[in-house]
Amino acid sequence: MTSRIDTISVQQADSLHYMHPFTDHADLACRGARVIVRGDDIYLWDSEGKRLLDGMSGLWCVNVGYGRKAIADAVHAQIMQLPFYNSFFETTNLPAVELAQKLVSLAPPQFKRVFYTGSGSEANDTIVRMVRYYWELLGAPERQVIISRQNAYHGSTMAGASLGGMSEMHAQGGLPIPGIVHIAQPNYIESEQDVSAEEFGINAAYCLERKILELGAGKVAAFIAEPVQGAGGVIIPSISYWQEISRICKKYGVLLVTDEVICGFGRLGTWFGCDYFGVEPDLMSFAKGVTSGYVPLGGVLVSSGVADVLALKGGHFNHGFTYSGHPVACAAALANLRIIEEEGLVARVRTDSGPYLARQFATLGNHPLVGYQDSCGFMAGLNLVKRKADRMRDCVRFEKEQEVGMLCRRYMFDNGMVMRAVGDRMIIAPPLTMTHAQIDEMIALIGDGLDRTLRELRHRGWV
Ligand code: PXG
Repeated sequence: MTSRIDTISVQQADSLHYMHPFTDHADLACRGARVIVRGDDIYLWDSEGKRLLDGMSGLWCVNVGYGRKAIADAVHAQIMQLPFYNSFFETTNLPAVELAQKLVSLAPPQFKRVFYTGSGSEANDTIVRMVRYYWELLGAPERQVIISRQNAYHGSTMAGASLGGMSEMHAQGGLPIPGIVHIAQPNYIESEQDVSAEEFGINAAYCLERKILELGAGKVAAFIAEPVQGAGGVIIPSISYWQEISRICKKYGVLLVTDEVICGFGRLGTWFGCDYFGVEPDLMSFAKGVTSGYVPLGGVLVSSGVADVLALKGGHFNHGFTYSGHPVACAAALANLRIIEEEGLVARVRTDSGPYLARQFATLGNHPLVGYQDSCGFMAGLNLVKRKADRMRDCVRFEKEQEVGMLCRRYMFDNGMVMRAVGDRMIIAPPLTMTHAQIDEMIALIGDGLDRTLRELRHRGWV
């Protein structure tokens, strides 16, 4: 079926007309894009018929894997019943209501309401407007500043990219927008501090307290963070970090926002990342795993503390999207959540497949190129180094310009394994459905990809 596709003409048309996200088009035109034509379970196929094991769940989203007929059927039925209606003018629709009820039942008990968006970026934009409006309603309009973190990823809209801490994104388009500031990320393995991970976590959380005191607590609206940083390179903080962050937010009356776009819906073996770290946020943004990416959907879960102020004092909240509460997207989400529940995927990641993945992934630490590896639920990362040492900070790194991570990513692809490179850290976030045998298969593919990378590096004389 796939062999009939003329890859070169698709690549040419792609290169002429399709502007890809986050892409150097001159570079892509030389290489030609890989054309993905089919997905099933944890595998993808390209237009040349090559099979790839998708270690990234699409882009951190296909939690239930590809080819789920139940989601396709739910989407088909909803399109035939009611493909679209808006939620603006005193109207609602059945899937949006049912999904709101479902999300509230899965979220921690403080969450009572849902605001729908089309993406994670829009969810975080919504949060910026919502928390500032909340403080206005409470008579504290000067509480405007939102504190985020360097190297965070919160999306690519003006507010999303501003909340994010990616300097290359800020460099284009005049970002960040006013009223958003960034503190250091809790990146233990890159730190010079000679302390335990727990102690480091507590020290890292103090950055938040220092920033609040510097700005004045009366100026700070909220703190936003991903429970585990995803796009930044799977940066896994200690429990102590989050416990301390939560204590500091409570002490200064600063709203705590967790961005659950990646960590939500089972990725860490809990329904939400905040459950894993035992903290109680006031707001949570979500997207991706809510529909397993089959149809775009995002949103904000709002605690009763915030929702009640908006509902009772708010009047009109002048914010919303055409596709807020899109019935087809909500139907897809309901079918997806049913699969996650019926197959017990969250508990499986927590008690069985997550610990198994951690054990198997740890064996990659023996590879001569791997200076450090760690994992949390179904997210994992390993650092490529020139010369190993006991601690990551003592390893000899490659030069940034050598782009060894990108090289390794290409070898992984060629070897049938989809993995992301963030600098020289190689990361995975595979579908939550993986069996032990599939985890073994993935680890073998990664090991082989690392061997091929090492051979090339030796050939180039870089190791
Ligand atoms: N928050 C987090 C934590 C994300 O990971 C968004 C918000 C934005 O969601 P939308 O749906 O607007 O894209 C994301 C998105 C990468 C990569 O390179 C990660 C994302 C998007 C694009 C690339 O890992 N995450």
